[in-house]
Amino acid sequence: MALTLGIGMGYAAADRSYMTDKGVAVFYPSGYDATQHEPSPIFVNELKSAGDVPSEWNLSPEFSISGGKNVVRIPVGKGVDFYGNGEVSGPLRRNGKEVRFWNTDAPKYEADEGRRLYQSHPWVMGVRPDGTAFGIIADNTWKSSVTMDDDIVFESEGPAFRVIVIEKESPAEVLKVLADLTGHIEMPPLWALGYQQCRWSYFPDSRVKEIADSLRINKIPSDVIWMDIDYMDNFKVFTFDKEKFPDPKGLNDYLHDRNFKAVYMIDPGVKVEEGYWVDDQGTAADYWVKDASGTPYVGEVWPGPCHFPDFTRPEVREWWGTLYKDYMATGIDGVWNDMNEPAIFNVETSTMPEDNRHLGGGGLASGPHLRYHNAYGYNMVKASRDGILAANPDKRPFVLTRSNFLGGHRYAATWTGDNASDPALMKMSIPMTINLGLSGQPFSGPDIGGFFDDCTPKLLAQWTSMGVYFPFVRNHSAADTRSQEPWAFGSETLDVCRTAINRRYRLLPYVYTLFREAYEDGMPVMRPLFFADVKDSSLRAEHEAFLLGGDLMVIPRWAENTARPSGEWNRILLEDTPDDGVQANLYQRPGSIIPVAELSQNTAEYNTDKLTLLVNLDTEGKATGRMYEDAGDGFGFRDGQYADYTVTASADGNDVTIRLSQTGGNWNKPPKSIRVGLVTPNGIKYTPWTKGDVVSCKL
Ligand code: MIG
Repeated sequence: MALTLGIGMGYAAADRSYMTDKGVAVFYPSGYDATQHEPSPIFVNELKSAGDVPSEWNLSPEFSISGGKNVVRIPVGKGVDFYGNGEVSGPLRRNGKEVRFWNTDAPKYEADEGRRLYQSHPWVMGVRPDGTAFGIIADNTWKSSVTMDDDIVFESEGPAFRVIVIEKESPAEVLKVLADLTGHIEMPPLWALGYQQCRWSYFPDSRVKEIADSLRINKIPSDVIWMDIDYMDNFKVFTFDKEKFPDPKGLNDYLHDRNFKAVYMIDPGVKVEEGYWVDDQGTAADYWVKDASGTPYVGEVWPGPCHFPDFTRPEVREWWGTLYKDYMATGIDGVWNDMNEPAIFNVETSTMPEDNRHLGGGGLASGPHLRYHNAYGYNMVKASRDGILAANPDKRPFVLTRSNFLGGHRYAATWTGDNASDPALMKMSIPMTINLGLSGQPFSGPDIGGFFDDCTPKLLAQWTSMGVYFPFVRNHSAADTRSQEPWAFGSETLDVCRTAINRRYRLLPYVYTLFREAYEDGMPVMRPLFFADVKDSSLRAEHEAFLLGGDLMVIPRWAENTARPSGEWNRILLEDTPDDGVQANLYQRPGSIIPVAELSQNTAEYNTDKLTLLVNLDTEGKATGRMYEDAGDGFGFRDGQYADYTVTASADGNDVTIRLSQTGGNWNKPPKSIRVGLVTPNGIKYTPWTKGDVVSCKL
């Protein structure tokens, strides 16, 4: 074999490469067979050449076959910090780690010592000491893995695959290109950013109502109640248990009357049962995944023996989507897709055999489960989202999924699966959620309080006190664990949780604006601290302190001696939330303005009629901020029904002028009164409330 100079033994340079119009380089191995990989689930549009890769291009993958596996090595040089990798356990900084891409039901993240979780994102972001950054996508759904050291090495059990390289001046620019390639999230409904209460499971329906009432009585601002598997008739999807949930419409009306939304679980496994319409329809149309011999595969899950829809097929996705029509018509607001790795009981692999057959279609070749396993959840949530949108075309769909694949943020938000009530897993939820954000998925969070095992008052208080600054905020716990609602541990814990959740609701103008940013340019909602100063090497591994957006630093109270960005990040206390010694400490970036609302008990009541602008001037006496608002649901914002405000502050001597001006959208609902909170090292100085859009005050 002829070796190109500089390429390692046994490795070959790309057979072919090009630059796309997005300025990313694509490298193909020799023997590349497009039918084994395309159309790719990762990209919104198929990649196309717009010219040659420039000769000075730095990062060039090398291809090889070793031990029967297709291997790609990308030499990146010393001193690079690695991030991303999608949903991963362990630290924020990924150097020295291995990740296995084989979606797995991974209770407590223990499968393969944490190397394998519910989702796969064959994606690595590298940040160099000077702050320049790159991103590598292995466009491959087959069972594979990656390691990151001086080289990034992908190994796959499938055919040779192409590699996409993004090179940019900063991590933020890399993420923007990632979003351009893999898609931007849709705007979530505002209610999905509120506090959510879940449990496996609240039943019967009277218990669900009791939970809703308790949230209101205890003045816990909240928006969503979740229905886990026990609402179904014998775990049959799209059915309701006749005794426990005799009147789903009545239950959902009850919740809606109290300004709650209702999210219900749908799993992929369809109970094998003659006379059960979902199974009958799928069998009649021959929609199931097949085993190697071509008969419908049967695997056991909650309902017992189940069939599994072959979501690689467009007609199956469409059929699955139609099942949501009558279901959503009962007043269901959102859908929770679980067990979609797919998880199978009573088999050693905990999933279906690798030689099961998927039919594909719509340009996608048929292929073994080894190829389509990692995209199973992805294709399911794609079907779910489309079906939900068709059922309620004027509402923004909300789907939460356990399994997914790189690019699947287009269809569903995610939670980090089955953690436990363990302080170590609480701490780990920070880097997990950040790395998902650095992998294109801005909308995620852990089970607050922990899923397995009994929570404790201290842990629930600590976890809620930082969890409210995550993109997705849901308290959830497993069957047979002790109750874990905010009031379940007495009044002291309740007070701490309430204060934390109050803060979430007061920060909603800021949080919603961050989701708008994610929608616009792929910026994560929750960000690593090093985004505050990408050249500061002391921040690169920090994963106890984190950023919510660009302007708010969160340091959990239990975190000791975290790294800190330079500059005058001043501590902010929201004045009606007295310090209880448990709340996370919040610090505002110098030069920023954060919009804060009055307290509301749910997003239906939420408004910005009285708006507080927290202003932390920089050393030049300037600050800027943004607030984005729209109806919070529906798609009117696409036709200009929104308001985008720019806020500026500047000091002239001791006189500070703060101006709120609408700079986008034709929604005409300005705040009725505003005030400014000048953030100083000694606390916040508030001006009186004023009408109009200019506030003047003294330093
Ligand atoms: O086998 O539906 O991760 O959140 O409560 C367990 C019951 C199935 C796993 C999910 C969890 C959910 C549980 N499910």
